[in-house]
Amino acid sequence: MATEPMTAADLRSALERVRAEVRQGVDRATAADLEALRIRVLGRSGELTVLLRQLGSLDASERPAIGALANEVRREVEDAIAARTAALHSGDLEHRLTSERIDLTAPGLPVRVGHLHPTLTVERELREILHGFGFEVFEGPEIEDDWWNFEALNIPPDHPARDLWDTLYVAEPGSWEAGAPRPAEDGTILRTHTSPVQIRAMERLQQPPIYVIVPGRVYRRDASDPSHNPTFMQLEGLAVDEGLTVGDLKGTLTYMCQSLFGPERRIRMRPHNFSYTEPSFEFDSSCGICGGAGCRFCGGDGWLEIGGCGMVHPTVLRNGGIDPERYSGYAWGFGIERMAALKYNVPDIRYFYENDVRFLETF
Ligand code: 2NM
Repeated sequence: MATEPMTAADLRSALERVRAEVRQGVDRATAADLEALRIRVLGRSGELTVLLRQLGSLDASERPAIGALANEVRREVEDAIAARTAALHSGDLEHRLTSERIDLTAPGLPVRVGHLHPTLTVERELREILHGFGFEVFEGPEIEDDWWNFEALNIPPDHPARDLWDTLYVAEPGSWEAGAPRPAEDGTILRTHTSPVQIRAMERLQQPPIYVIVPGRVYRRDASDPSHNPTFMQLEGLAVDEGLTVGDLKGTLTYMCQSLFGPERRIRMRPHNFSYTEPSFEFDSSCGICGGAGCRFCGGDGWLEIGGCGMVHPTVLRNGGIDPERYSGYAWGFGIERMAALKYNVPDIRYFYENDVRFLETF
């Protein structure tokens, strides 16, 4: 710092130096440079501030001119800094406008769309087909008791289906915790078929004509193999009306299968035995691979088993509150997974439970 008081000429040239220095550096200054420049020139001990303090020691006649020059330089420095600051901001904005540009008119990215599980697709197709034949959907509980699941269906107490080895019983309360589980005394079980819902439907609807289908989950104590699983989806149907015969049953099954599989399929009924129907049958579809000639898919037989059916036993009609002297009924049942396997020629129903997308994507 000068010890001697500055002359008017010294001050003038010092002010011009500050002006020149700012003019030169400001154009390429960054935001940080500008802040440093502002402090160095305009700050409390900045160059210009210090020079302005010298004004007081000038001769009164020289003060106005030098004072005016000092103000002019200060305004120019302030303006230059402000202008460059504004330029930097608008540059920022321009940069962001180009780099962050979004084309709102561009087509969207494709969304991966899945589809229904083949078992559910087949269930819905069957509901649709049978709705067309006049059948309405009934649903009921998956936890049943002995009356609804067995007794009402004319299944005698010593029938093998009631065996612990075939039916999943709910444990008697407390017996499992005590380390000795035993079947609930009130006969609470997981339903082994959806037939109990058909008894409920007969009771509910009271008067024929009754045309109902019952799709739903059922439980059996089975090991899983290519055509069995401990839980599966079943679809059963029941018709009760005046004068129904096995011919009506076979017609319904034939049209149902041809609607689902295609008109080239044939239906075969073989005598069987169920306690809730008389007569009873198992029914088969001609093989979708060989058309009935015999191949590996159908085991050389030409036929594939679908399910069971028959004319509803008079005792079962009576249990549903229907007079068997006046009305007759037919009923049938099958597993929906097996039906899907026959439709899509899948050799093992366990594929439907594995949720392997390589399998599911083939539908
Ligand atoms: C089957 C096979 C044969 C059947 C019978 C009844 C009812 F409740 F009407 F008696 N519902 N379902 C039936 C008959 C089910 O499934 C293999």
